[in-house]
Amino acid sequence: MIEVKTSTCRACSAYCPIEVTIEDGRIAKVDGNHAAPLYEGFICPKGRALPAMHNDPNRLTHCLKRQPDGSFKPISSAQAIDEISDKVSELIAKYGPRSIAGFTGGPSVEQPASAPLMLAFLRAIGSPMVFSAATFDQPGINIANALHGTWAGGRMRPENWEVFLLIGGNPIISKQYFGQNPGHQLKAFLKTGAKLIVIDPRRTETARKAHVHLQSIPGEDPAILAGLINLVITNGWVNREFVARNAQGLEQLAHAVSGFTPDYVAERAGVEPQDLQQAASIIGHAKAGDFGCGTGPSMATRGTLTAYLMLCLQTLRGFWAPEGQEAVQPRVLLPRVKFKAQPRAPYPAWGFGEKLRVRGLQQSVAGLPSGGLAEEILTPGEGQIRALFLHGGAMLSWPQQDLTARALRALDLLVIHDIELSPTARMAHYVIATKMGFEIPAISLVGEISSLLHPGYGWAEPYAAYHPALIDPPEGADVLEAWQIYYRMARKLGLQLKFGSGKPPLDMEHEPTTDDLYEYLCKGSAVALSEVKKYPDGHIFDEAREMVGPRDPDCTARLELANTTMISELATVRSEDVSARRRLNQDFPFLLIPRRMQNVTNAAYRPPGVLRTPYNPLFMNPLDLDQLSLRNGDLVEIRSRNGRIAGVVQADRGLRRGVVALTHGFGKNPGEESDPRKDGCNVNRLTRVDDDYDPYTGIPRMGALPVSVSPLSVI
Ligand SMILES: Nc1nc2c(c(=O)[nH]1)N[C@H]1C(S)=C(S)[C@@H](COP(=O)(O)OP(=O)(O)OC[C@H]3O[C@@H](n4cnc5c(=O)[nH]c(N)nc54)[C@H](O)[C@@H]3O)O[C@H]1N2
Ligand SMILES: Nc1nc2c(c(=O)[nH]1)N[C@H]1C(S)=C(S)[C@@H](COP(=O)(O)OP(=O)(O)OC[C@H]3O[C@@H](n4cnc5c(=O)[nH]c(N)nc54)[C@H](O)[C@@H]3O)O[C@H]1N2
Ligand code: SF4
Ligand SMILES: [Mo]
Repeated sequence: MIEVKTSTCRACSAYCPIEVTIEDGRIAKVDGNHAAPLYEGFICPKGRALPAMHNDPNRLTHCLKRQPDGSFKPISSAQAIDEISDKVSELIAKYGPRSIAGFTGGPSVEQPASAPLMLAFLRAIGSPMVFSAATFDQPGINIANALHGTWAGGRMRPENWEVFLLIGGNPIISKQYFGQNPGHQLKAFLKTGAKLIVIDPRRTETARKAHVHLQSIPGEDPAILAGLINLVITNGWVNREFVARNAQGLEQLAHAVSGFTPDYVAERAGVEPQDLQQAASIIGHAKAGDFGCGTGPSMATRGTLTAYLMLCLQTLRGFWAPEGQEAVQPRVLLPRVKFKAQPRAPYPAWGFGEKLRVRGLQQSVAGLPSGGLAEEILTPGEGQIRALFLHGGAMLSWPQQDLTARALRALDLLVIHDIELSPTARMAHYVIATKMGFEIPAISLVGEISSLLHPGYGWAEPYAAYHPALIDPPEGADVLEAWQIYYRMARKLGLQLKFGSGKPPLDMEHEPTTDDLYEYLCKGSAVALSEVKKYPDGHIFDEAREMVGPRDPDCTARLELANTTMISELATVRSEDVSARRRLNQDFPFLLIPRRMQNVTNAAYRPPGVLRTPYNPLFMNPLDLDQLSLRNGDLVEIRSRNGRIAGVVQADRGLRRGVVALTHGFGKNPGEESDPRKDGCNVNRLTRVDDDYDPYTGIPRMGALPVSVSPLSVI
């Protein structure tokens, strides 16, 4: 029997609407859904490869338990949960609830109920140890919002933008900021005459479309932004009316950026002064616009300062939604909020929550610093973490792989949900075999939640979609949805789970279905989930539209342009010895930067054939290759001050000279045999958790990393 059903791809956070052909209960084909709004049928090759992923013969169909000799034996999910629960209660009794921690990463896109129930479980046992990939991502954005304050009216409408400034992101590939059919969205944006400015050491697919591409030296984003702010202020392009009414600290900011003259910035960042001036002039003359920071600057250290300066520049131009504009990103499956054309005052970014026992790291508005998690596990004493639940990878995505490996090995209990025996799963005591995309109902709720934390996600329009599960797991499989482990453990331990304020306790007598949980999570939503369910192609819900309302007469809140911590960090930037800070020398002559590739999402499962090369090449400028007498496909050793890996070079004319780029999420575990041409290489063998870490979020230097590249004849 052949059926065609609609659903949503969850292989990345773009949530493309798809049409799925099912033949006799098996996923046969995936296409874009042309009947769905916003996306115009777009999908990428990863979406097309979903059948290969679902039908992967290596997929886990049973939970696994690690044996004393390191091998894995199947175990029933019921038995696994019994054993894990017993271990958890033993650890809590012996070491207290802080000994139990959880980490959520990318896979929660596919399993929306997993993170909420992991959190609810940890809260129920009294553990504050909740970590996430957010603090390895763009955590500076969250901190910067707190230090600067936010705009209660939200962002300006995309169709009004006359300029978009993108700092180290590549939406055509990543879909961040232009989430729905990014190529088309960008084209439509440029067709209106609007201008794109991109700051990126690489001439990316997106940068090629830019009016101004500042092809800068990695890590110089704070200097460039300070330079742009300086130009906007000194040329009289500040929106005086907006700033007088809504912000404070202009004079201090003006003073702090005064040393970032075009010549100084251009020299330091390796760009042309006239390009900088042109970028400032475009920003200065545009009547409306929006700015976005990507992962590039976040990994290059000082991600918080970069995000903060970006917000300051946006406020100086008054690029926030005015009264009477239709609000972007109104809530659909979340409770309605009122948008108002007024500032929300800055709020504490840190200093209110759990403290780690290492390097003075602490809870912030971005969460607990995951950069300190491995050391937390390895540091003996009261409060040491003994058990870790992972929903997302660690071995390929966390910095300093050897430290991660040591930490995971030191645990009394490591549980991972997974669909394959991934590198991280190979480290676990228990691997909970989980359901895959089409076996789980799809809901746009997570995209909406992400947009609250990062403006590059979600939908400008009131879009929502829900699709039921399309197929059952393979016959005879004993697989769970990730949330079930937390629910069942809680039940076994006699705990009452509850998620979020204002929500009733969960029924602990009768296990809910995933749909029940979605109802629970969407309680009080602007549009009832039952209404969203009526639209198999997803839908734009006009009833959820909101206008940006007037300012409250008694509003005294102001956006902060001169946060003392940020201004003093900026002073450090201006006064430091640039080359000492960059740490390039004859031994380490290249700066390594992160980048994403079209057909992989982080370390997620890669169906064979979707990548032209199955590995992650080390991209280099052809002239740099020539200088080292290297040719495409040659093996090289890439060495940083922290470690070395073997990789395969590939020419990329778009790269700035002296800069090399490598995608994360590849390679194997320490001690495992690996071939860089088959498995790729793990860039996180070159990083170190305590290397130039951001003091607020703990994210270490994962970009602008000094490395050497040398030919290698044998691995
Ligand atoms: N050096 C360097 N490191 C980085 C980055 C970088 O740019 N450079 N980027 C960082 C960023 S932005 C992020 S978000 C993180 C990403 O890091 P994570 O969010 O941790 O993502 P992955 O490591 O890709 O996690 C995917 C893994 O989870 C497993 N998995 C577990 N449960 C499930 C499930 O239910 N379903 C599925 N399909 N898979 C499951 C899969 O085996 C897969 O290997 O990496 C960060 N690390
Ligand atoms: N295809 C695909 N899509 C993805 C993912 C994926 O793995 N693959 N991952 C998803 C995730 S987890 C995330 S967080 C988002 C990230 O979304 P983006 O941030 O847009 O990710 P990238 O495409 O890596 O873009 C980062 C850009 O920063 C540039 N860069 C590097 N260093 C610097 C620097 O010091 N300064 C500046 N200005 N630029 C620099 C790089 O050249 C690169 O073009 O993408 C998501 N989408
Ligand atoms: S961009 Fe590709 S991987 Fe991401 S949701 Fe769309 S089809 Fe899936
Ligand atoms: Mo990410």
